[in-house]
Amino acid sequence: MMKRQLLLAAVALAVTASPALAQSKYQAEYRLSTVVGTAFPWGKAGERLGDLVRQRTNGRINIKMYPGASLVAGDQTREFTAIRQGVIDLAIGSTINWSPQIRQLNLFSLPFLMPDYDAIDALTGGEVGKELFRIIEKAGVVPLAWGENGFREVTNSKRELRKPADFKGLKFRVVGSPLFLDTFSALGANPTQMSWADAQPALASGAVDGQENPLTIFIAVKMQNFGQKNVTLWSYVADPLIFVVNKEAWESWSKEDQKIVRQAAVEAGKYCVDLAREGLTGANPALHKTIESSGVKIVKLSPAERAAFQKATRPVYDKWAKQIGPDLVKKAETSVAARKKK
Ligand code: X2X
Repeated sequence: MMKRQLLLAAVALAVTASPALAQSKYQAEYRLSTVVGTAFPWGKAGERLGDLVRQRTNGRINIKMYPGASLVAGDQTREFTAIRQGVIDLAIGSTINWSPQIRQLNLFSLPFLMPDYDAIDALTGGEVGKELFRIIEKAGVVPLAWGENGFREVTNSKRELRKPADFKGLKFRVVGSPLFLDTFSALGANPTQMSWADAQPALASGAVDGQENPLTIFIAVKMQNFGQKNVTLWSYVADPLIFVVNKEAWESWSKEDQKIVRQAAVEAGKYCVDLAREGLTGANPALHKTIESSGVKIVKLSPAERAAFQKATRPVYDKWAKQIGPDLVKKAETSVAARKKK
């Protein structure tokens, strides 16, 4: 009898004590990594995520932003590893920057796979998106939601780029997946891989002639001031962003808080996609006018001109399709072909 009472008392104590115990495992601050800050849709999404989570958890989960990939000294290609290891608690990362660790994320960098925004949505919102989330989860990181950096347009200080031959000999800064070296080499250019932190001084000093990034990035850093007077709208690739959490941080949170964080990421992701596309859709996109009014020439390709770039980069597509996984690439092509037009 005595024993039983003691046991019950112990159980009661454990039950009442457990929320406090769980609570005490929470960190005072959770570190969120992004490559760019709040002047860009990407950074604004991070800020939104932090605000929503702080409000809805009554401050139990306090997210602090670390833009500039500063938790990995600016080396954005090491971000995914740092999330896995817990140096970073949360991140909103580009598929390009994480593709050195997750080769399947190179999918979005296959030249001319996605002809329009509906194609991006068909991939991230469909079977392909689910499969990529399973792969990330298997790698030990918890995926929450999709966001967007955007269609990447090519810019340079030397000349208008209308056909592959125009790329010959130009020096381009490219991002952290070797696929980009192959694409620009296939066009006869001289690509150099460097981080975003190194890209800006390299453009400013003229060490490189050009670069490729979404126009929201072009505008936020005023790339016309780095001599980038020529923009070609070729929309050859687009990089979605992925919201993730380190697994241990995730598991330390109550079910209720996990739900709040996931929901906040979905909402901040939607906000991110909207911002990334704002002023870039329709017949006369507002951001094109903004850029032109700063003295920049925008080259719009005809379908035939775009097809010439597609043809020139096809060997790169085929080579990388094998590395990404032919089944996943097939699935992506099928989803794009069957996409809903909005
Ligand atoms: O480094 C870039 O070009 C950027 C900011 O777009 C990415 O992080 C992929």
